[in-house]
This record gives sequence, structure tokens and C-alpha cells, in this order.
Amino acid sequence: MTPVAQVTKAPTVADVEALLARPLLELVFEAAKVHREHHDPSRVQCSQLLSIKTGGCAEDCGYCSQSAHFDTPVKREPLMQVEAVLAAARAAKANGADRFCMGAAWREVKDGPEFERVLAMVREVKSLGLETCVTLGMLKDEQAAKLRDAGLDYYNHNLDTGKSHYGEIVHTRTLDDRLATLDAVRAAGIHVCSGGILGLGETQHARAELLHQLAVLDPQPESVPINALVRIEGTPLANQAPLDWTEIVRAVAAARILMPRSVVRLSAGRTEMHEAAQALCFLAGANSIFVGDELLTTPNPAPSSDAALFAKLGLLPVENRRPAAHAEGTAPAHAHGGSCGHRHG
Ligand code: SAM
Ligand code: DTB
Ligand code: SF4
Repeated sequence: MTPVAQVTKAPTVADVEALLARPLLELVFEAAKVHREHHDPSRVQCSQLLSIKTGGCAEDCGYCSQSAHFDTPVKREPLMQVEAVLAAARAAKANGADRFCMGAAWREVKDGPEFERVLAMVREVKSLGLETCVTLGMLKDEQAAKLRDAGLDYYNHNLDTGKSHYGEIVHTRTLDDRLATLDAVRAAGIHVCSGGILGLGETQHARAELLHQLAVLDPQPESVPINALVRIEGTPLANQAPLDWTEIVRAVAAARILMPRSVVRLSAGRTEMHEAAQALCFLAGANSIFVGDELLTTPNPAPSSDAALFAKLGLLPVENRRPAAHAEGTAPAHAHGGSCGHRHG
């Protein structure tokens, strides 16, 4: 058996493909060991999403409810006002989220009043004491610098799928365009959040290409969302075969081994996953989730069911760590059964 250390040094796509093909429980065991070396396995980072501008997007991403190219059930909504975004951010914080992520159905950021409004959103959300994240499409260096100056902590920009499959899914931009935006984000000193989607009809080779591409970014992304396709009526991928849960566990475990210090987020697709499958993902190194009833345009598990899952597994949101550590004479956070999206005590 190849020792993990050899795989992590300079992985090739073939190494990653071999990693994904390992016996499942052996892969999970290796990943769990790596996870424990670099992270507190009881802590889960909790991000809450808000779609600040919905639908009518110029890109033709074959999975997306918000592309103007497809007739989907999503209703177009213009860019929200700052106050309404702040109200949602306050509610997210009250529910235990530690990061607020604002998503816009834009192909790219355009300078002007709308971008200025997004900068105001970032400043104001940051001032609430939340970490800030936005996902706005392609970005130029100067725009990334403005976001940084406004207080942006993370920029989400996914690579989505492997190089050999990319052209099957998106025709209006290239994988190199995505990589150029990640360079701009990195150059501005903003944390990189970049991952992909499983279940787009990709081969194991393409899946390995995606994980490899993420792992060879230097430095590696601080945050790596692993999404399972949410099938959307009206999109070209509406009738894609559902993903087997073991494929999600494998991708999470491989991401953990390949990117030991990154935070790996079990992202879209949790509503379709049994609790036990999610538990295996947490064991295999997932240490972040999206919380709240909705992702951008589709449902997410209810905060109460996530609270129940956290309690069963003995998991805690990172948000609870500081009060628990600092408040003298206070019982540890787990005594309250604290959970993202459903704060107790
Ligand atoms: N327009 C921006 C962009 O594409 O970067 C930001 C919003 S876009 C909705 C953010 C990410 O959500 C996409 O890159 C994709 O990885 C993910 N996503 C979108 N639709 C999805 C779906 N139906 N299932 C799973 N993930 C999805
Ligand atoms: C990410 O990787 N997943 C989130 C976030 N980054 C922006 C989006 C998931 C979208 C799922 C489909 C929807 O709700 O429209
Ligand atoms: Fe959807 Fe983003 Fe693609 Fe636009 S760029 S279609 S919002 S995934």
C-alpha cells in the first residue's frame, strides 16, 4: 500500500485516481488520521448562504438554476438592498453561523453602483462580527483589492469539474478563466474557497483531475467545498443519475488527504444524504457545512435536523469555541449541545 505521505508530496492525477479507488474504509481510515493531525475533529465550521442577486446569469453552466440559457423554476431577482442583506446576516449569526456567504448570479463583476453596494454589504456584514465570503463570478485584480479593503475574508470560486469534462458542462468560459480569478483573489490576500461538484456525469479520471487541480494550487485553498449536484428542472443535467453516497465520502476523504490543512466543506447535496453517510464524511475529514434552510435557490437540511445530527455525533460549531474557552466557570459548549443553525444555551 502506498503510504499517504508519498501521495501528498507531489500528487499526479494518476495518484489521485488510485486514492479514489482504494477500499472505502481504508481510505476513510487514512483520511481520519490526517484529519486528526491537523484539525480538532469535533469542530465544524458553519457558513450560511444568501443569494443577493438571483437568476438571469449570462453563463451556461449546465447544472445551474440561475443561468439565463435555461428555463428553470427560479424567479429572477435584482441585487438586494444592503439593509435586507444585513437582516439576513444578523439572523444567520443568531442561529450560530460563523461565516456569511453572499452569492450573485453574475458572470463577472462589473465596476459601478452594484459593485459598490456589494462592497458596502461586505463592510457591514463584517462589522457584525461574522466572517465574510462572496461569490460573484470572474474578478479582476483591482476588484479583488477593493473587496479585500472592504474586509472580505473569503472568495468562493469553484473549479467545478475536471479539465477533460469542463467543456461538456460550461461553454461560455474556460477552466483557465476560473484559475485566473483565483490568482486575482490570492494576489489580493483574500482566502481562497474553491472546490467542485460531483455527479455531473464525469469519469473517475475527471474527478481525480478536479481534486488534483485543487491540490496543486500553491498555496492550497483554505476552504474546499465538495458539492453533490442538485438536479434542477430545465437544466441539461436535470435527469442525471443520482450519485451514490460512497462517491461523496470518497471525494471528501481524498480531499482531506490531499489538502491536509484546508477546511473541507460537505456542501450542496446534504438533503439527499442519510445521517450515517454525513457522519462518515465528518469522520473522513469534512469540517464545514452550509447551515440554514436554503442554499442559494434550493433547500438545505433544516437547522433543527442539523442540531440533532451534531448532538448525536458530538460535533460542535467552531463559533462556540471562543465563549466556551473564555467564560470562566462556564460549562463547555458541548454541555449545551450547541450546533450551527440551532443555538442552544
Ligand atoms: N456566479 C458565481 C459563480 O459561478 O462563481 C457564483 C454563484 S454559483 C451558483 C456558485 C457555485 O455553486 C458554482 O460554482 C457551483 O459550484 C455551485 N452550484 C451551482 N449550482 C449547483 C447545483 N445545482 N448543484 C451543486 N452545486 C451547484
Ligand atoms: C459552493 O461550493 N456551493 C454553494 C456556494 N459555494 C455558493 C452553492 C450551492 C448551490 C446549490 C444549488 C442552489 O441552491 O442553487
Ligand atoms: Fe450559475 Fe454561477 Fe454559472 Fe452563473 S456563473 S450560471 S450563477 S454557476
